[in-house]
Amino acid sequence: MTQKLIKNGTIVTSDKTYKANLLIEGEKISQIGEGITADGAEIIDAQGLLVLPGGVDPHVHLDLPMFGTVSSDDHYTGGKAAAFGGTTTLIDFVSQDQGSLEENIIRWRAHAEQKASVDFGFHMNITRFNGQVAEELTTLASLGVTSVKVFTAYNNRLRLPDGEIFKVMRIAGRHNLLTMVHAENGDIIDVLVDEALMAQKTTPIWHARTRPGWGEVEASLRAVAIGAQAEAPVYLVHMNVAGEVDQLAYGRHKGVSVMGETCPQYLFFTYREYERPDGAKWVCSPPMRDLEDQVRLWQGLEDGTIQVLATDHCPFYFDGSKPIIYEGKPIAIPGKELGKDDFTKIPNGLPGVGDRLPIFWNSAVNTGRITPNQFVKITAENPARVFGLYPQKGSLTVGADADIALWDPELELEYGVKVAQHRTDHNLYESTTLTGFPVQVYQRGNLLVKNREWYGKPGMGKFLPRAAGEII
Ligand code: DUC
Ligand code: ZN
Ligand code: ZN
Repeated sequence: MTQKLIKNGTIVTSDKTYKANLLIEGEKISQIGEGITADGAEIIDAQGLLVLPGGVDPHVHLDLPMFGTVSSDDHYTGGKAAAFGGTTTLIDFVSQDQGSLEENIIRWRAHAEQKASVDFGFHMNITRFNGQVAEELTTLASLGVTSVKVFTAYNNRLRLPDGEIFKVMRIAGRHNLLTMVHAENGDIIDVLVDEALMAQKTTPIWHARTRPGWGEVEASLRAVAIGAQAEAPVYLVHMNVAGEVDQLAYGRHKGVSVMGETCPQYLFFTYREYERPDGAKWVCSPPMRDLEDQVRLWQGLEDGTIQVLATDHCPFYFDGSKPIIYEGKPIAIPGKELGKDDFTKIPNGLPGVGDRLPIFWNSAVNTGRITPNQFVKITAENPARVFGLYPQKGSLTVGADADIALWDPELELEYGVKVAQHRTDHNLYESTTLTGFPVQVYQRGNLLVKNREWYGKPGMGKFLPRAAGEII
């Protein structure tokens, strides 16, 4: 079995920072301790570097069809971008298309497995409900899919009525599944969108104006309350409004098993981005909000009300009529230009999977807002715990997968589309100087990235059957 010894690094876990060597045997961490040696092992000198568990991003949309195009990162390119940013585990969503839940999972797994460059798991979207789906939900955990996502918006497409959400949650609660909720008010959005289009209000700012934050405050409380009545755990995805954090705190205070995530875009941008000539880049659902929302989201991350920083990575080109050169080949994928005359036709989503760790380190750790240990907790350990991957993922412990990011806290780079490796033509943090980047990234002991060079391959990433998650 091949051995790799990471020497002289500083190990960072969710509760400790200490100098130690770390031995990898095959795909696993086999020893951690001071003065460990191993004859014949490949030596990796981590002097001056931090040794972090590879990041876990539990919210990505790879190869997602939308508005006549598809999100521009697939399971290969998205995994590669993730790894460049220090993330080695992704959880993607299975759409509920034709056939049973199991058939959908098998189909999407086969599709992803050919390409995946990092390890991945799945959540199952439940967008159609009946007696048969109710039955199928009871066996989902046996397929390694231990979370479902429901929507209170996207009427006539993805949304379930509250009664069905209640039924899904009740079954989920009884069968070791976590219900994730996309919480917006679909009815009110539809009224506002119709009115905006009638009045020929078609620019990107209307995307935000037709999806008011109050709809999320109300829908997130509804999700918490349905979870309480169903006696089932709930996870609020992509929280972006201060009032949502308040609802989450209220639910937790009341003893409801409710948890949640936010995403970097909501910590750094506001609705004012939509007023820019390239405002379409920020069109995603839910949209960017206000400065006071950012303040509450930061507070929620700092005090543990929000457990996870995910991304909702779902990139589209800004101008998909022009190819970019990706791995030496020109690639053009229709993108945001599809909605140049109508904000409702702009594919919803933005890149982020590779940005998450460097952006958050730079703004949260370098400023002293959160500690390196909290950083590990929010970006790796907590998502692994909540989604049933801990301690295999998100942890530097003996027996865990050797998913490791060697992090140089001093490395400074001007960030942007050329440094980030997303397969798209823009980056939301273009020309921002960041300090702190991964310089080597390993998945199950295999080198993926070293000094900004790629060593991964399609198919190296494995499907992760997940256990029931923890409520934290
Ligand atoms: N929101 C987006 O912006 N894109 C993908 C899915 C979602 O909920
Ligand atoms: Zn969503
Ligand atoms: Zn999403």
